[in-house]
Amino acid sequence: MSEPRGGPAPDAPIYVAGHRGMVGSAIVRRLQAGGYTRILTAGRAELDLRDRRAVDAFLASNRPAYIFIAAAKVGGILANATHPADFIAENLAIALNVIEGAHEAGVERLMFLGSSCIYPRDCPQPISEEALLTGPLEPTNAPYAIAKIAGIALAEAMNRQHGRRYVSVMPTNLYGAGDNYDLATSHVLPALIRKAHEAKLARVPALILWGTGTPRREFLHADDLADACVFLMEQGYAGPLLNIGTGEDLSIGELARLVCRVVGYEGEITHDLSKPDGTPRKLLDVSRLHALGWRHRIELEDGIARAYADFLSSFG
Ligand code: GFB
Repeated sequence: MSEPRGGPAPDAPIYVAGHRGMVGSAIVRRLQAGGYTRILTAGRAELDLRDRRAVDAFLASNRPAYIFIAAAKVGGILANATHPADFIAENLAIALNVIEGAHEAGVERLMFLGSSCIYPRDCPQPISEEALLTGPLEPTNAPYAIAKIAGIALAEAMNRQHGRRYVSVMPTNLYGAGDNYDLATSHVLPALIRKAHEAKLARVPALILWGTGTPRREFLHADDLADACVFLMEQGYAGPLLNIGTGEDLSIGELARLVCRVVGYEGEITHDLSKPDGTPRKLLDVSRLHALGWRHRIELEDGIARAYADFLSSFG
């Protein structure tokens, strides 16, 4: 394993909140591969992160040396637009309970994961970390974004007031093993994998894409995100808000054609214009991350092939 330069010792307790999710499970796998031997996890039945007392008791008895907050209520554009109260309430509760709870339990280091939707809707592209709070948010996901912005502000305030080393990282749109393939609540990439697969099997002439297909998005494989998070932990990164992405984007129409090619579906692509487009473009400026020495390894086409294999192993 690579020697941690500024991170916890390999036998130090590291708590991954949200270990059953796509991101949390990728972080656990990456920590295991890195030789970390005391990875703490707790399922929802054992520890409800919305319950402050339960969080306090868990942290007091386990005293992690480092916490990754990968737990969140997440969903695609439609889930966000139709369940805004759930998205803001649950994510605010997780951020408050785990970040303040960590401070009170004496945890010195923590990484809070957010999302690129925290940035203003009409941001100059690529989006630099400086763009935070410089303009209005995209309405379809503003409640979720506000909860994440509150988490960032809380972590920063802990650092200022109490000298903690809590960091916030903002991943771009993610995909990978263990993604959500429920078409009503998923993000676009897993939705397209499922739609293309089902259209191929049923030999239907066309696949339906939501919106115009013109919005542009950047996609990062969850295994790459996990690698970046562990890299930052090992570097002892304690700096300001940091973007994590590939620095490359494509239109949703281009993504649909790429997914169809990987899946082997040769039909047409049609549009359901009753569905929202959301943010016109979300491409992160990843120059700070690159300057720290990290770059993604999984290119999109290869990542989609891996994700399709994962889909087939669960649903094929
Ligand atoms: O991935 P997605 O739901 O999230 O949608 P956002 C991205 C784009 O793909 C939108 C289009 O323009 C959708 O209209 N799209 C096309 C589809 N077909 C489909 C489909 O079948 N399913 C889905 N879901 N989209 C979310 C935010 O925004 O991204 C969250 O709501 C979070 O807060 C997350 O930030 C990363 O990128 O638009």
